[in-house]
Amino acid sequence: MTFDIVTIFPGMVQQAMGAGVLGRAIDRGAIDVRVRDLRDFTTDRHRVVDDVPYGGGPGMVLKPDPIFRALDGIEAERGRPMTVLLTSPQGTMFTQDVARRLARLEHLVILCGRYEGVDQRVRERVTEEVSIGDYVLTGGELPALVIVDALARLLPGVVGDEQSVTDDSFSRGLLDFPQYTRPAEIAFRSGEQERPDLKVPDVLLSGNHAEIRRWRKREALARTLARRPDLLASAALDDEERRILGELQDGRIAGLQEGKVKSGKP
Ligand code: 9D3
Repeated sequence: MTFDIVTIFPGMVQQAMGAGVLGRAIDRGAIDVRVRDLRDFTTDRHRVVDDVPYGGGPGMVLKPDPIFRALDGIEAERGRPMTVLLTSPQGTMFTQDVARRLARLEHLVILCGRYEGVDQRVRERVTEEVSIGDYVLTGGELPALVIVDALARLLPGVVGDEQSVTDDSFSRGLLDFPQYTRPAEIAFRSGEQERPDLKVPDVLLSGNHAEIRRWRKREALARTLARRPDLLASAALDDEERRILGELQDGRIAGLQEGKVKSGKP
């Protein structure tokens, strides 16, 4: 998949793309990311990309001209119609469903909003207007990176273990179960009383894989019930999961193996 990212901060976007899973995906050619400096599409001596809003008011608005020239340039290079996504607080919410839909595209142009927004006429050329959540950022560069990251990991050859992508919590509609690694017990000060919370649950050391699977299901369901009950309405549950959820809701079996989480509902 090819991404064209149009921004007034190309360095910020380029730098963030270099690291981690995304950087490796680019190196291996699994994704192609072209970062375009909006200022390169200006025609004036001072490379001005913004202007004051008609009608007055605070802040600046991204000028339509450089944006149209950038989109025309990318379109001419490609020679076929393209999807143009604008990052904006007015956009529809970016969710895993949107990520899955967009990841089927061969090419995506992401236009990073800035200042008070873009000239309304730019929206004629925009296919999708997307927000990443209800909080106020300084611009669309971080949202663009979020979107590329979420799409990239759905593409073949980007995440090493394909299984972890198809099994991940949002594919299933549940939160993840708790994870542990060695040591089986964390040493605290000698002579102190035993701390059960610093021990890996026995079931995970038991080697009983059927029981481990059930424990993980129950933990994932208990966490989801406690923290994100809204997800349960659309979760894809099997018969066993529906039975366990029923037990959790009736209070028939114990809930979370962990302490309270800040902001988590009791
Ligand atoms: C909604 C606030 N606006 C009314 C005065 C001003 C404004 C604030 C911040 C306009 C643009 C921005 C910059 N934000 C983005 O470009 C943005 C964004 C965000 O702030 N939150 C979540 N998703 C996104 S996508 C692009």
